[in-house]
Amino acid sequence: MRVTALAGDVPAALASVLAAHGVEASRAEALAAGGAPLALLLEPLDDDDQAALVGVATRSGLDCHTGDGWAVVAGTLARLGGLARPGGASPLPERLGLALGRFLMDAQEAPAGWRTARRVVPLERACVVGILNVTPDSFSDGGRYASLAAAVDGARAMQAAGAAVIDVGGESTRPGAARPDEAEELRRVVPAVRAVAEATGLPVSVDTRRSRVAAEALEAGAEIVNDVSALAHDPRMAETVRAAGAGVVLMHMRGEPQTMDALASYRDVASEVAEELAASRDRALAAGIAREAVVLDPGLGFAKTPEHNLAVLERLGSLTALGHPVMVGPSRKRFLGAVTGRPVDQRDAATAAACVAARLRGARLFRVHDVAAAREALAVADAVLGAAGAGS
Ligand code: HH2
Repeated sequence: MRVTALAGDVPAALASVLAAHGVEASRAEALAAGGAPLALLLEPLDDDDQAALVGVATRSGLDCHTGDGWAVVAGTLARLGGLARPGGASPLPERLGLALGRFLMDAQEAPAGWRTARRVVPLERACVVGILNVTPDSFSDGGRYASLAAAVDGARAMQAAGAAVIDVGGESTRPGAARPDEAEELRRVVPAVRAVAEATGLPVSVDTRRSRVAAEALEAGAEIVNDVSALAHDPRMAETVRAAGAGVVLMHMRGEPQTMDALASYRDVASEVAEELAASRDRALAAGIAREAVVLDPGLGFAKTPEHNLAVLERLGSLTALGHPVMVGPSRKRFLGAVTGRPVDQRDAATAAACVAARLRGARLFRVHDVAAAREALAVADAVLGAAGAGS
């Protein structure tokens, strides 16, 4: 007898081995999906709920760890799903069962596309978002796209290199950057959005925290709002996004760009970022924004130390489990300098590597300055991910 470990992404490996051993392909995939390992943190829990959870989970063969007001249950998706099934042999208290059931349903929703105001952006393969900062002071490309002609040329070059979305921003959010007033941000952003949308035909997103800038950019041809405050900065932003049917990126940050560095303090950064983004997502849905319009972004470099950024990347599964496509923006950021020792103008290889690490953990969208380098690296990551069934 031989024993062989099914290495790598276990469900994908299991599906291809089952199919290779004669199980019909769609059934093999369904069976394998249930075998995905998952560990869930539940908090806060009162004593009664905790005791009920431990009893039911242990009888179901799940691992359980508990402490003051919290529990972690770990096992396969299929066994965790059994916990949440109503009317099971020993069901959980209703409140717990419903919360768990809703979470597991979201976790299994594979986001195949992103709904914007004008189309659905396909996400089966990695989607590269080209950064076009029409600012004088952005940390890496400030001043580069100052004229309209330079912005259009830059966008065309990114399109030729494989960008699927162009993100136009008129405010640098680097720590300590001076904020332009609204009139200045409008003056920078709106003509650039119009020109880039017309010249490329690509979906254009507008990187802004101001609802008026978002509204005028959407009228000028943008179809996505990329808001680094996750709709928290401007009380009218959620309604602006909803009314236009725009796609939206909800990015994690704490405080404001000017104050965020002092707020980089976490007990467990990956789960806290996921929890805070889930709350932002819930507020967006409550405001009437469509679920399929929402993309989540952990906000690399925003209220995070270099170590926090790496931990968030390693545990990106906490975010993908929320059931929305995940975007990452590692491009040329300080944490890559901390890892490689490279200055800001020599961080494109490190950026591509960070994109690959994120892709292998489930990210779908990659906001970068050097589109060609990221596109090439991500083509390899996509090919590896798609290779699970090769040879079967
Ligand atoms: N990072 C920056 C700006 N906007 N949006 C999303 N969704 N994700 C990010 O990580 C993100 C973002 C900061 O980078 P950059 O635009 O290159 O610099 P600056 O803010 O100095 O213009």
